[in-house]
Amino acid sequence: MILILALLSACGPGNADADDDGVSVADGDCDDTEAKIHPGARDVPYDGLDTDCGGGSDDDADGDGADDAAHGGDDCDDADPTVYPGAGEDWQDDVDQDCDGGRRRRGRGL
Ligand SMILES: [Ca+2]
Ligand SMILES: [Ca+2]
Ligand SMILES: [Ca+2]
Ligand SMILES: [Ca+2]
Repeated sequence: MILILALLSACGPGNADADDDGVSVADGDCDDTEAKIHPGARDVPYDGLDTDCGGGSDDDADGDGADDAAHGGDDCDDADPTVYPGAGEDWQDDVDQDCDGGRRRRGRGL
């Protein structure tokens, strides 16, 4: 009897894996109707789908907290996590870290 109850509870809501991707909602599947969506899946940025259930913005490929400029955000280089608005500008290199258009310290021009 105890075994039967244990089996029943194991199949209860939350433990089901409706899309058969091997991850139940209880284990973190954020979309149990879509087999390609589960923790550990490869997330393709900018497609509007949080494929890896990692949360965060789908338009922030480098994970620096700023959305890609080409997708409505203000990150001028969404492949480089050291480049985003408000980042510290390294005025000795040739990279516009803070996305202000200049490559050197703010106020000093190009
Ligand atoms: Ca799923
Ligand atoms: Ca995605
Ligand atoms: Ca970004
Ligand atoms: Ca960036």
